[in-house]
Amino acid sequence: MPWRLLRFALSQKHPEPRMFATHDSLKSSYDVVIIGAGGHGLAAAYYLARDHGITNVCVLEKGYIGGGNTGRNTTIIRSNYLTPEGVKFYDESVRLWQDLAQDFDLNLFYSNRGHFTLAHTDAAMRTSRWRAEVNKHYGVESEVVDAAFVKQAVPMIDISCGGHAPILGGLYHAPGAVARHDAVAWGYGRGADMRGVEIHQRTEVLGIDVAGGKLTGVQTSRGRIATNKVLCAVAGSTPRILKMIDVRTPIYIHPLQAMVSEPVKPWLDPILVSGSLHIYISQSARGELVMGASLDPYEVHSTRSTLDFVEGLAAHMLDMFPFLSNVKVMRQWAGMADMTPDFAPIMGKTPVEGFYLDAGWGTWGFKATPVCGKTMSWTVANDRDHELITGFTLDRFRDFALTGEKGAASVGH
Ligand code: FAD
Ligand code: PYC
Repeated sequence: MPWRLLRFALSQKHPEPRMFATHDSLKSSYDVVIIGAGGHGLAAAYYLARDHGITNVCVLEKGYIGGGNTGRNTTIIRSNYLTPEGVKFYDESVRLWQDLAQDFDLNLFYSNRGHFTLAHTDAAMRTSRWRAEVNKHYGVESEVVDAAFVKQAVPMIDISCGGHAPILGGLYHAPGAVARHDAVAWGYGRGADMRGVEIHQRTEVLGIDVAGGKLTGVQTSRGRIATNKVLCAVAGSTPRILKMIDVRTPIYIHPLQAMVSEPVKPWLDPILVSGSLHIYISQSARGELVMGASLDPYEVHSTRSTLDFVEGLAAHMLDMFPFLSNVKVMRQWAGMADMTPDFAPIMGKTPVEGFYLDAGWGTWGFKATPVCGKTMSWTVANDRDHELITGFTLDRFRDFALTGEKGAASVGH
């Protein structure tokens, strides 16, 4: 038995440092309160402390760190979006991902795989060309490829998809990557904690106090906190929090499900997405096939899984990879995706002074965790929307100036 493990087992004091301090009580006030200890809330806390010197901050989490969509997603990282605002934003995130493990001194299992958006129709090929041109214009590596290129990268694929929907080609995005989602939350949490931020798990926000249009405090399951600044990063719970301050958004909640197979020998390097078959797949470092499909087609605030999802996903996956028919599904789960009509997030200031929103991340927010932390901490510190998020503010719905990212969303149509 390794000595470190034995020493830990024999000690009554557990000498190994925990990742975060636990705090017996809340302070009566903080400079900034962050609601939600997912990747986004923790990243904002980390950069508030590290880049802006604001450390009198608490992060309130009703469950446990990373227990929301951060710990439920399929970890795809890419910047092959459709709008100039989107491409620039996600490209900055991909750049930030490169240094993150070093910053945290923690292995995030970041793995550059390459990302294919497969096209089975002429219309999908046209969207691939459109995305490739926008991407290249902003310096992002994306190219249109033919079916032979796909077959070479994934020799096990049935390019004809059983004759149902032959693959014509698609968009190839070399920077596409995956990373370990839990470690991202832990890295940001530990980094924030080390700089003086308090993380309070099992602490639910139940109400928000506003006086004369300004934020004054937060009511929690462990008492009231006075504060003039709140950042709300609660993904699928956004409508519930916004109801407390009477702010309306067009966010609607749909479950998004995923599943993994038993581990099998490595055979799939890149990440594959098929918009037409509504499925995607990658292979994890452990050999598991990580698979997902479109949103459940109805609004419901729940994280239950369904047999219908497994059957539909498996049937389409077998069109592409018939040899998987005997591979077992190990587990399935769901998250509550906070969808917007234009498939872009809602970020920045709100009509309530001191209340900042980071939401509408639907099915696409994991990859944006670093850039959201950076831009939202800047926005909170300066009380002004960061220039990278001006295409994502809530006003766009009032002004009919949408940032249409539906064609780049992978899933969710
Ligand atoms: P979360 O991680 O959900 O954190 C919000 C936290 O707020 C939760 O922990 C919750 O408990 C807490 N909270 C809620 N209400 C309260 C309250 N009242 N008081 C205190 N705390 C509260 N994105 C990608 O980029 N790539 C992908 O491949 C991808 N795949 C996905 C697959 C699935 C199945 C799902 C569900 C999502 C996927 N996403 C993907 C989207 C991504 O997971 C999310 O957009 C992202 O994780 C959102 O992070 P967050 O920190 O904003 O929210
Ligand atoms: O944003 O790339 C993505 C994605 C894939 C699956 C879910 N989200």
